[in-house]
Amino acid sequence: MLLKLLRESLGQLVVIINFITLPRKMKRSTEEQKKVNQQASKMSLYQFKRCPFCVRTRRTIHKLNLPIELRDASRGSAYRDELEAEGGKIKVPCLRIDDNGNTQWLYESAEIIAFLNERFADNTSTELNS
Ligand SMILES: N[C@@H](CCC(=O)N[C@@H](CS)C(=O)NCC(=O)O)C(=O)O
Repeated sequence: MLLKLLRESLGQLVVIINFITLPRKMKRSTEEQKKVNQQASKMSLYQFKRCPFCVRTRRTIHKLNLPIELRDASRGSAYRDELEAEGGKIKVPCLRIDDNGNTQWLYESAEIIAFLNERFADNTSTELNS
């Protein structure tokens, strides 16, 4: 009970600090941003609001200026069931990538961040198939 309260308070503190210290969004040409938006529309992040690994991943998404849909996977949500049934386990953050009829579930914040940086950080985004 006390531990849960402490964990939730710490989580809330992380959210507040994150909000205050949000990095600047990357700027792209209109044309380039349009391409990036199109690719980002194939991705969604299953996450919890107060999970520090999710906060870290959302910071990268914010910095890279990616309109990736955030899906709350907390207890009782439909997205939680979907994550478990299709992704294989309940662990957040998890990036879902729907590409050309295939769905990939990428777990581990460090891997998600590396993937997004590799694909979007240099302003010359690589196309997904389709
Ligand atoms: N090494 C993982 C750790 C992720 C992690 O521990 N996530 C916790 C939330 S903070 C989780 O998904 N727990 C499962 C649950 O609460 O049901 C990462 O960096 O993504």
